[in-house]
Amino acid sequence: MTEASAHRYLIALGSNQRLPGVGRPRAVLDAAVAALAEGGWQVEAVSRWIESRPLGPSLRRYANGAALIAGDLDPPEALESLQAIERSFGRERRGQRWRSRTLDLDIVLWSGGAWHSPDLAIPHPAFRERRFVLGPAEQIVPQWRDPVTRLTVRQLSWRADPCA
Ligand code: A4P
Ligand code: MG
Repeated sequence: MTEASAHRYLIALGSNQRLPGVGRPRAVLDAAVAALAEGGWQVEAVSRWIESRPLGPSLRRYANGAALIAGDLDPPEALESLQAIERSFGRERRGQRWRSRTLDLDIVLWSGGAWHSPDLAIPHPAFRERRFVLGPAEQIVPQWRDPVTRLTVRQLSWRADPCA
């Protein structure tokens, strides 16, 4: 029997660009889940992928989803692990914020509660307004609680603007 992992993270996945050799955004998200597992994470749950209208300047529609992952990395190390996966998917951080991207992996919630450092904010500051995060998240962790508002993911999802 394996030891219980120290940390669990709710991850938001997004892609709005094809990746040569992998395919369209939905295939990129499938491949990202495989990469998380190969990177040593236990993938405990994965939502269905949804298609969403882009928020921000990008014109291409997104594939979005959520995954619950467990492991022993603390939040800064977890962010590094996710950014290494983004890089391996050809993500470039140069240029405009919110530009089209092959893969975005954001930490939305953490089993340990809140984290604030210059490079990392958990909960993700914008997740409460984003249907494309809350809809998939509600499928896999409806009872997880936002440590700031004390509302569950399901309650946040119900209250989010249906157009956001
Ligand atoms: N960072 C701080 N907190 C976190 C966190 N909880 N998780 C820092 C991940 N990263 C976090 O992120 C910029 C920096 O945020 C990181 O270096 C990290 O230190 P980034 O991924 O490099 O840049 P970004 O994604 O362009 O910026 P940002 O502000 O994270 O944008 P969002 O919030 O990720 O939004 N429309 C639809 N329909 N679907 C989408 O998925 N995504 C975005 C990007 C815009 N519009 C979208 C979607
Ligand atoms: Mg991001």
